Amino acid sequence: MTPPTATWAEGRVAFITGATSGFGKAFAERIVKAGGRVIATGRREDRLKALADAAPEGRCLTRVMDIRDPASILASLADLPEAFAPIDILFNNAGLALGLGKAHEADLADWDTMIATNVTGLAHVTRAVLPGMVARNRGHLINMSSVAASYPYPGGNIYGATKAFVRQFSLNLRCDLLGTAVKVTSIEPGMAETEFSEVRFKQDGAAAAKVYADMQPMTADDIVDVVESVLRLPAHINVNTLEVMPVAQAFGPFAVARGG
Ligand code: NDP
Ligand code: 8X3
Repeated sequence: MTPPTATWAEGRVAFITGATSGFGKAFAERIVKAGGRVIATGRREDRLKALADAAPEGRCLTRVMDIRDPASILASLADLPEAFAPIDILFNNAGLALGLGKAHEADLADWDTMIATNVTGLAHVTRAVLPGMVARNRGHLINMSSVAASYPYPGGNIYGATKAFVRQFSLNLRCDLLGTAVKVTSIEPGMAETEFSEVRFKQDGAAAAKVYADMQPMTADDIVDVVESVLRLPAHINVNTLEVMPVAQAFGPFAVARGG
C-alpha cells in the first residue's frame, strides 16, 4: 500500500465555509498550522479577523460571506490572489439546525433558513468552486452532512432532510467526477459540542448545555482529526461517506403509538 501523504496540508489551499466557529474554525486552524493556506469565510467579521491575526503571515485570507447570498459567494471567489486561487480543498461546512419541534408546529421561516443555508448555499458554493478543480484535475470536496441524514429522530424533520441532501449530492458528484482526480467525501457526525445547539435553541444556553450534559460528546478537534485522516489518504482512494459518533451515542428502538 502507498504510504499516507506526510505533508497533507503543505501547499494546499482550503476554502472553508463557516470558519467562524466549530468544525470550520478548528479545520482552518489545523490546516494553517500544518502548512496550508485557507480562505476563511462566514458572516462574523470579528471572528474572521481573529483567525487571520492568529495565522502566520500570508496563510489566511478572509471573506465575509453569507452563503444564502449567491452574489456574496461569487464575490468571495473573485480576484483571489495567486497564492489562494488554486483551491484544493472545499470544506463545505456552513450549516445549521433551527428548532427541534414537531413538523406541524415548526416555524416555516426556520425551515426556509435551513434549506437556503444547508442545501442551496452548499450547492452554490460547490458549483462555483468545482470547475477550477476539474480544470486542474485536483481537489477534494469535504461535505459536512450528519448522522441525521440516515437516522430519523423526533424534531429532525427538515434538518435531517437537508443533511440527506448533502449525503446524496456528494454521492452523485462522485458519478459526475468519474475520470477526474477530484474526490468527494460526505462526513456524517453525531453529537459534537460546538455552537450548534446554541444556534438550534436560539441562544438558550441552558437548553444547549442539556444536550451534552453528563455524557462525552465529540469536539470540533475530534471531527477535524477525522477529516485530516481522510485528507491524508493516497490520491487513488476516495472515502465516499464517513459516519462517526461519540461512544456515548447510539440508536433508539422504533417508536410505536399504542392505544389508538
Ligand atoms: P457551529 O454553529 O459552531 O458553526 C456553524 C458555522 O456555520 C459558523 O461558522 C457559521 O458562521 C456558519 N454559518 C451558518 N449560517 C451561515 C450563513 N448563512 N452564511 C455563512 N456561514 C454560515 O456548528 P458546527 O461547527 O457544529 O457545524 C458545522 C456543520 O456541521 C454544520 O453544517 C452542521 O449541520 C454540521 N454538523 C454538526 C454536528 C454537531 O453535533 N455539532 C453534527 C453533524 C453535523 P457565521 O454565523 O459567522 O456566518
Ligand atoms: C447534528 C447531529 O444528532 O444533533 O447534525 O442531529 S444531531
